[in-house]
This record gives sequence, structure tokens and C-alpha cells, in this order.
Amino acid sequence: MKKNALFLLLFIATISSAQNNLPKPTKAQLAWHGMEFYLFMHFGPNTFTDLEWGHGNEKEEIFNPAKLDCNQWCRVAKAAGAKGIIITAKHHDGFCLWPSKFSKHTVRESKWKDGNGDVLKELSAACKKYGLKFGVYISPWDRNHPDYGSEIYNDVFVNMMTEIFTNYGPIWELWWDGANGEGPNGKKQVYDWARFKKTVRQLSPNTVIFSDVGPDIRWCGNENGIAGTTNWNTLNIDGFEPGLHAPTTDTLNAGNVNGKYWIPAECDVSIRPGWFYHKAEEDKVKTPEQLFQLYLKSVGRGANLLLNVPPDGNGLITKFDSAALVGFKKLRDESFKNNLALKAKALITSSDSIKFRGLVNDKNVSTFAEITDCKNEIIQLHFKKSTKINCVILKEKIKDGQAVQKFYVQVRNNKQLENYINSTIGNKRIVTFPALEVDDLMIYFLEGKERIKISEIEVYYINDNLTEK
Ligand code: FUL
Repeated sequence: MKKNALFLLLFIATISSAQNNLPKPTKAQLAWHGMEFYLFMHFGPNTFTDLEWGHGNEKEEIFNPAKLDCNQWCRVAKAAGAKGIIITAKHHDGFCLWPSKFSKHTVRESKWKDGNGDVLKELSAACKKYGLKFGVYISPWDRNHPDYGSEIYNDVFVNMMTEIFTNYGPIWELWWDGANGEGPNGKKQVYDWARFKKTVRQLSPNTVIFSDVGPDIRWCGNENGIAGTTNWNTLNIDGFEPGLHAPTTDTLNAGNVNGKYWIPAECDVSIRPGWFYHKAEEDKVKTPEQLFQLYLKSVGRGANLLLNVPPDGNGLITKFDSAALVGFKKLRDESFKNNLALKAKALITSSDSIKFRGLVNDKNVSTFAEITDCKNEIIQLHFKKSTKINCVILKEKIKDGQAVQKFYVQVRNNKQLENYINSTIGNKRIVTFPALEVDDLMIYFLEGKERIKISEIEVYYINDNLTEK
């Protein structure tokens, strides 16, 4: 009997490892999926001029954050449960938050610390201290640099990235903004994207590069932090270029079902109306409940959430933003504390059999259940005692690609049965619905591109006010 069981396990392991033809994430992309939620920080001359897009001719002396404390930024990020920080090292106004040798418009020319300050140095050190990943936004568009609009600017951009990667690494994510206008001489730049990408790959092969069209991470198509209800991690980018020529925003939002490359979506959104700090927006900080909704519509749809929290003119995150972030963390902690799936028995049932095949409710994402016949097999979670639920989290084994195209969650007891149809799963899918006391939770798969691999199913009863609106 024992021998048979061992044989069966080996057999299952062999089928499970069978390769498919789906696009797959690289190791760095897979690790990126695990980051789920992190902070964006827009900081620079705009913080002091009350602008969103600086003109590039702002005097350097205006940049003077008297109390700047990157440790405080990191403490806030930690308290929010964020896993990293991406900082605007250079926004469109061209001002560099580090003393770049390739510009005369930097912290070195400012009054801050008599020109001896370096925000990237302080933030990269603080991130290391607090165990946060460090990412850098560097705008290709530059409204200050005298060489912008000429071939020389491509050298400048490469040199700036080289400085950043050499002096402040490791850089986990690099953000190339898509906005692209004229420089100080009225000329537009023809970017050498192939060279930029090669430079980054050479300097730091594990950095993931974001732009509207990848190469590693794509824009979700809006600045509201909302991924598509259908969200493929795959996209076709042949013939497209960052900032110039991208698929439609609808396509960026949903991905391409048969996309050739693994380029998952990142949802960027600000905690306030603007990206930079504005005193007038102090009472417009999103509430913990609004942030929770954004979480459901980004992370809960298989994307990552990049939430912007802009430091103020003192160089600190305000008490309004940090209170909202702490409240947001509390809502997540309370909602996802008690995984009711751990109390259920999981089976794969089909018209002619009931099988136990792999674990979906063991808190271990490396084990998984495989659906070999998607029209016929159902995952069933049976609760010995009727249990009130309104939230199901599903995770696909994306290491082997993304397969689920259409599925539905069925909740039922001996009097009532409700179905909730959904499309993709990917890294994580959070499905919420009106609460019901259930005996069984069934997952029916209607369409799958390949064999479906579900690594985890979690079940919760969250506050009724928090279900997806
Ligand atoms: C946009 C920029 O123009 C905004 O200023 C901001 O940085 C946002 C995240 O990306 O393209």
C-alpha cells in the first residue's frame, strides 16, 4: 500500500512537471510578483513650487527639504506593509536627486546641506536598513538638459543610469516614464531604447524594467491603480516603443490572451489627487477603505500595486498619509487573518470520481492541484460545519505560465446556491460576494489554455463593507 502511494506520488510529480508552451516569467519577474504592494515617492523641485510638471528652469536653490529623513519614509512603508520604495530620481524637470556628473541641475547646486546632500544615497541606505527593496524612476524626458533633443543626450541618459546602478545598487525596479515632450531647445528626443536596455541588463541583470510596454513590467493603462477584470500577464510588444508607440490603454489593461511575452501589469496611483505634494490636498488623502478597494482591483486581479505617497517640503511623509497607510494595513491584516480554507477538505471531483490530487489549502504555494480535464473536473472545498464566507483568493502556479481563461466560484448550502463568474487568475485573484453560510465551495473551470495549476485557495469572511464595489 505504502509502495503504491509512493508510486502514485512519483507519477503525479512526473505529469505535473510536464512542460507546456505558455510564456513564463523570468526569475526576476517571478520575484517581482511576490512584491505585490510597494510605495512610489514623487519628490523634487515640484514639491516646493506646487507644480506637477516642472518647466526645467526652476532655480536649484528652491530644493531645500530642511528635515528630510529617509528613515521616516521607510518606517512608514514598513508600517503600511509595503515591500519597497521607488523614488523619482529625475522627473521631467531634469533635476537630479543625486549629484550627477552629467547635469548642472542637481542636489549639488541646491542649498540643501550646502550642496552636499544626496537623496538616493540616503534612501538606498535606509531601504537596506529596513529590509525594503529600492527602485528608481528616471524620466527619459528632460526639460532642462541642454543636450536633450540630440544624440548626445542618449549618452547622458546612459551615463546617468550607470551612475545610479554603480553607486546606489542593488536597484530592484527601474521605472521609465512614458511622458515625452520637447526639451529646452524645443526639440524632441529620439531615444536609443535598445542601448538603454542593454546598459541596464549589463549593469544589473536582476533589475526589472518598467515602461508602458515593458520589457519586464507594463503600465496597467490608467493612473487610477486599476487592473483589468481580465488581466493576462502576456503582451505583444513587437513594433512598439516606450512613450512613443504603445498598444491601446485597453490592451495594456487586459494584456493579450495569446501574448508572446510575459510582461505583467503594475498599477500606479497616488494616495492624493496629485503625484507631488501639495498643501491644498492635505484633506484629499484616500481613506483606508478606498485603498482597500484599490488593493482588490490591482493585487486582487493579479497585478502589483504601486502606491504614490509624496513627501512634503520638509522631506517628510505627513501624518495624514501615514495614518491612512496604517489604517489600510490594519484592514488587510484583519480581513486576511483567519483563512477558513484551512478548515475545509479539498477534493477534485468529476462526473465519475472524487480524487485527492495536490494541496490547495495548505498555506504552501509550492504545492498545487492540477486540473487535467477542465470541462469535467471541479475543485471542491467541503466544510464540515457550515461557514460564513464572502471572499475567496485563488492563486495560479504562474511559474509554469498563466492558463485559466474562465472560471466560476460556486457557494452553496442545502437551500441556496450562487455562482460568480470570473475570467483570469494569475498571481492572485480575490473574488468577493455577498456573505453566505456555506457547506461547499466549488471552483469550476470553463476555459483553460493548458493544464490548470492552482497553488492555493484561501477563504475569508471580511467586513461586509469591504467587498469589491
Ligand atoms: C506620468 C508623469 O507625467 C507624471 O508626472 C507621474 O510621474 C506619473 C507616474 O507618470 O507619466
